[in-house]
Amino acid sequence: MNKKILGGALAGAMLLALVGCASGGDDSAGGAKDPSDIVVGFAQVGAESGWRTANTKDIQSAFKDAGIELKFSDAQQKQENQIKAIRSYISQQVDVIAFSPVVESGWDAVLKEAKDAGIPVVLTDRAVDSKDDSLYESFLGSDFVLEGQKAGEWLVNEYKDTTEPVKIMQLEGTTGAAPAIDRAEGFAEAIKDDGKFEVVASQTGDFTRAGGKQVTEALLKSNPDVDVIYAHNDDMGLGAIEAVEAAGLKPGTDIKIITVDAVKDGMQALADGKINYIVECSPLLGNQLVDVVKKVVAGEPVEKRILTEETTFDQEQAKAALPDRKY
Ligand code: GYE
Repeated sequence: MNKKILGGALAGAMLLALVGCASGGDDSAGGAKDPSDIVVGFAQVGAESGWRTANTKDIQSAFKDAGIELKFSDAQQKQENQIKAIRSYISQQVDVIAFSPVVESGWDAVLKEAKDAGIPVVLTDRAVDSKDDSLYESFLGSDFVLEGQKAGEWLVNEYKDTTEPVKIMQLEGTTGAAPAIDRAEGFAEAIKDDGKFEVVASQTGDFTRAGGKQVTEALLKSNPDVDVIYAHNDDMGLGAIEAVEAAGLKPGTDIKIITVDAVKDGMQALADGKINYIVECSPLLGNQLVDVVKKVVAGEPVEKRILTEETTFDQEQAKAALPDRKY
């Protein structure tokens, strides 16, 4: 790892020499930097959900508390905007670039540009599918496959006493995004051994409340007899609740709802009986990201994969946890 950072720093130094620029850039080979001298560029996905808002707030306040300058951009869920932001951070010669890739694919070229400029990259929250893992220092975030599995396992247990068919509607996250791909995979894996479970419809609601509502409205018309809605995040689940109620049905009773995230609005709906189960996905990645950044800048080794710890909530647990919920 040290060798790699040193190599990156050397490549950066060579590039700076080539373009005739004398200052700025990565001086990790020279030892620890004062936090006030560190500049980080963060390319956020957008503001699509309660989770994302909490994540942005947590990251901004962690960097503020650490006294590290954070340049922040919001890509409005568009990969091209994120690539532009990363290129701009490269040309500004920030010390570290961190970003949460909106989709998994298509990052190799820009990550190579950062590497060639000697700027280390840290992935937060979502993964890339690049084969070359030397393109980033670390990936910090949740195990989304496990989250999907937990959702599926709850369902298997909930319906353990019936042999009747269980019809499921799935609201997928942003197409091509790691949490959408992995939460679908983990869920499918957990229910696959019992033939009574059938995913009768599955469509993207783009991780937004409006998307979840719209897709549920449309899908309920063609599948009025679904038993369960599995939404890849709380916001889409909250949108689905509105659509279920508008169709004259009782969310949580007539149609069971499972979501992922456990943001306040989701937890409230769970406590109110409108959602049946939530798998937690923590957005509080700020302090861990600050730690990784400090280590990377100091040339210290970091774990390639840093996992977030999380739990699950049923309705009673949501009632107990709500008063202390931070986001
Ligand atoms: O679950 C969803 C958000 O990438 C884990 O993105 C994140 C997901 C989160 O929009 O609410």
